[in-house]
Amino acid sequence: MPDYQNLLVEQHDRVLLVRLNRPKQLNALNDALMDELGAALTAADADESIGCIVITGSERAFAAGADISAMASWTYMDVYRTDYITRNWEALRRIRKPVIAAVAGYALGGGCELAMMCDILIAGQGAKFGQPEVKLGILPGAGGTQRLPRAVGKAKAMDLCLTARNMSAEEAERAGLISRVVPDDQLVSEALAMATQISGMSLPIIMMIKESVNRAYEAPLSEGLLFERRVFHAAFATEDQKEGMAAFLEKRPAQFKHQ
Ligand code: CO8
Repeated sequence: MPDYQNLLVEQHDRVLLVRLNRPKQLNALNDALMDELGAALTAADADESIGCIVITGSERAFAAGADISAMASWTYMDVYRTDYITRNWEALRRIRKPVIAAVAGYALGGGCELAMMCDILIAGQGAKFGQPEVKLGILPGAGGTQRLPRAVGKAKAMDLCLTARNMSAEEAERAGLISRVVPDDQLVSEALAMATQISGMSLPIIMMIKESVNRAYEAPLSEGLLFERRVFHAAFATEDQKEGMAAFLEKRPAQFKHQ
């Protein structure tokens, strides 16, 4: 593994576990951390030994937002010319393998936005989600005003973005932002178990499912259905489809070759 300064990275079988690691700053997201995260995820996406990625933080914070001390003196020209806001966040959107956010503690501002860029969010009971940017005189800048309403609906997204209040894990699950709430001390083990289950499936099929579900957000229903139909046809070109169906008929576990 490369020697990261702001991440701790471990591989468990076919799962890459990435821990954001700026504990003194509650994992505030600066350019150095986001560059490393983009590099780690891009490398994992190209690595055939990895089938699923988990991003987590510390017990206290997934990430308390973009680094306010870095942003405080930015001018319009700084952010416009260098594209600070999205330059190194775009790498995450290009990851084709599934990415799970395992959230304990604070996921605020850019931390909540980073979690929302992942495919599945699970949280410890004590997790807190929020978009408190309005208190700083800015607005969410990495997808908060766009992904949050898609996940929880307009009313709750407006409530969170306009009042800056935090949402508990329980409320986040009820609202559809996250898929599971687990005891805090079991968060990473539950995320790894989920990722291990996913990484045991056929990787090309998993990638097709991710791509198809994402279409539901980005295309009208008719286009999404057409896309799904075409990708469904493509599944029959994989060896794993033959193996999966043969295994069912022979009443044995499938042994996918990820091709
Ligand atoms: N940036 C920089 N440092 C931070 C951040 C942050 N977002 N959050 C916490 N820290 C630092 C604190 O300054 C403190 O440092 P120090 O010990 O040197 O004083 C340390 O982390 C611990 O924090 P606290 O003492 O405040 O801990 P508390 O337990 O009292 O409070 C909170 C925890 C509630 C999370 C509190 O730290 C807080 O409110 N943090 C800021 C939350 C916030 O406003 N987040 C939004 C930031 S703006 C944003 O994310 C915009 C995203 C747009 C995309 C950007 C792309 C680049």
